Amino acid sequence: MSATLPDFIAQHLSQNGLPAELGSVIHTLARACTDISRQVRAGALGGVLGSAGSGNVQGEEQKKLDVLANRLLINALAQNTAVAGLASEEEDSFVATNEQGRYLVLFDPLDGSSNIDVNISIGTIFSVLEKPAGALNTESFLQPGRAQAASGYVLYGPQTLLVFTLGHGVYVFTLDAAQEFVLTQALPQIAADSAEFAINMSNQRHWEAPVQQYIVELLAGSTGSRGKDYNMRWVASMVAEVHRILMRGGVFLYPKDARDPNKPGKLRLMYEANPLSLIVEQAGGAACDAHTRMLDIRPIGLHQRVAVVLGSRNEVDYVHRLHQT
Ligand code: P6P
Repeated sequence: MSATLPDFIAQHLSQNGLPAELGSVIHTLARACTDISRQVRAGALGGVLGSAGSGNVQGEEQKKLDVLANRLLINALAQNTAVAGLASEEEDSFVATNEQGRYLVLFDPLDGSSNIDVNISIGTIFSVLEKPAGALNTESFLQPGRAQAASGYVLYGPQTLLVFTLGHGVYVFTLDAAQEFVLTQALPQIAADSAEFAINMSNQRHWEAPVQQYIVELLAGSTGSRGKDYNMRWVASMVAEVHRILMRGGVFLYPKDARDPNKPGKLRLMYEANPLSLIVEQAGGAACDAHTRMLDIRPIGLHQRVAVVLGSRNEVDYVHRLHQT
């Protein structure tokens, strides 16, 4: 009989000397994402598809499910006294919740929104930080990814999966028919080598030279310098890409491109790249912005963007080396 989430958390906290409050934050996130899963699965029958008719701080059109997922997470986290504050992709600034709280929670409530109306996997991404001493302000959140107390995601795919780490390995839970998360995989490891890459090829003409070179080599396959054929995937839902890499290896790239030279990348550091990079590293993979280890980047803004290269360590290291020359 596999462990339920409450049983696993109780044992994992005890085995690793982790605070009960951290477990309660994971429970709150799991319950809120179970509600989000119910709404996602209702789709058109729940009247939750389509545009919300509003935009967010990113200047992106909000889908109804973006707004709903954001509200469900804020309401749930605000009721947990262990949470001092939260930051969301859908909120301009942070939200103070419980003054005595020990943790800060940052999240992308529904990543991959462009896939919602076409029934392709989407996900919730979350990052948990200790609240620094003193008054809560934006600076309280701007901690490097290596400081995360926990991170993870919920993938709304053929199954609803909860995947997280508390810094002691990665664990995978599947939502069962009774709407309980049950442990279905412990400590998955990302193979150091891979023959599968994920990148949006339509941006190829905008990439910098090292990424151009890297992708040309992969496309040359066994006829080129890499000496083996590669497969390509692009789901346009980072959570789905990262989960595939967690399960079978691979490398994911969303590089800086020339479309907006002032933008270091498309993806957000605090609630996409950092939480997913911690998962990848905890599973033996690697993650960087092509130059610097992702978890070492010192944040300067809640919504700052970053280039992302993550997955099988030997591929990520190779891309990193191409940027050194
Ligand atoms: P593009 C989804 O909007 C997202 O933030 C990531 O989940 C995904 O990897 C990427 O953007 C897709 O971007 O430019 O291919 O639509």
